[in-house]
Amino acid sequence: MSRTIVVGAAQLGPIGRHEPRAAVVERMLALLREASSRGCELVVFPELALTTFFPRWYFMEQAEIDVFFEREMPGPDTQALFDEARALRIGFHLGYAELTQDAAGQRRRFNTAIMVDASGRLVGKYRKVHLPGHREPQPAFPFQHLEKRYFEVGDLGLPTFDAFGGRVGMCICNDRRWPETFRVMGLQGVELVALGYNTPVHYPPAPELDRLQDFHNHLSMQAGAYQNGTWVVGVAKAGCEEGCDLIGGSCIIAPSGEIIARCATLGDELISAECDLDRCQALQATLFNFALHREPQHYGLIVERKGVGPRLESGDPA
Ligand code: ING
Repeated sequence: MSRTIVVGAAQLGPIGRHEPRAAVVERMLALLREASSRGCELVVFPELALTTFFPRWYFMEQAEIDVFFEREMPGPDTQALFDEARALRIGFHLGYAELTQDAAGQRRRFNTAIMVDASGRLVGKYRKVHLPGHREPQPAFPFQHLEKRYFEVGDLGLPTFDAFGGRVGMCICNDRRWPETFRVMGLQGVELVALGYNTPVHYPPAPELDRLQDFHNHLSMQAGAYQNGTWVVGVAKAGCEEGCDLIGGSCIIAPSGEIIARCATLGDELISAECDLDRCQALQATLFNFALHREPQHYGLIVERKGVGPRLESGDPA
């Protein structure tokens, strides 16, 4: 009996700065119903899917920033999504800005994603570890990327969860560019990674890379899939959002690294595919049988160093 899940990637087009969450949820419900008509069991929504990508602006007041955060999940505007998904018996992944309080009553802010199963049970939560961009506003840039200012580094690690008949994991946007992200989940035997992204076409620190954004997007996710023998479902918030062009390219990638479905527009668009989790074994049991082939005694620098340091002396006295 194959462990096949029908998975939907629900790409969202632009969300306006003042677009009410209820309107965005209506767009998401339409994609959810389309997914149900295709027999989807899991639907992946983008990063920060409920609002515009607000880190593109510099806000002085915390109150202006906090309007983009969710204080509860589900909350008044998202309950309808949870209710419809449960009624349709579809699990989903949702990215959102999380405002929470820790045990000491301290306010904490994270770029968060959750996975909910077909019965409406919260399967797992992930908080974005790799925060790109800058902490201080860059006046010379046409737009900001202030995730380091608005979010804390995730404090939940890179866990995986047993759901949908297999082992699933999550990461968010910039996380996909760091091979450590997929490898830490790969070392847990992950079989499907769900991730959302908001990726501007223009990258002010290195505009020469702009023309390669779509290539780098798929390169990162395909490498993560192939090198860990896992399915990857990458879902964009796409299109020209408040004057900022965001890439699309949402796709479903097989453990072989092949893109088997991809969006063709920059708007709200659902793609779906049958993901046979048993296909992971063709890689995980052979080429990337970690227990057989990895040599961690040589990988120390990966954990010991944050940045580049002096070169290693060769062990060979020659
Ligand atoms: N966005 C971008 C990403 O990593 C970025 C940031 C854009 C990095 C372009 C490099 C080049 O896809 C988020 N939200 O992480």
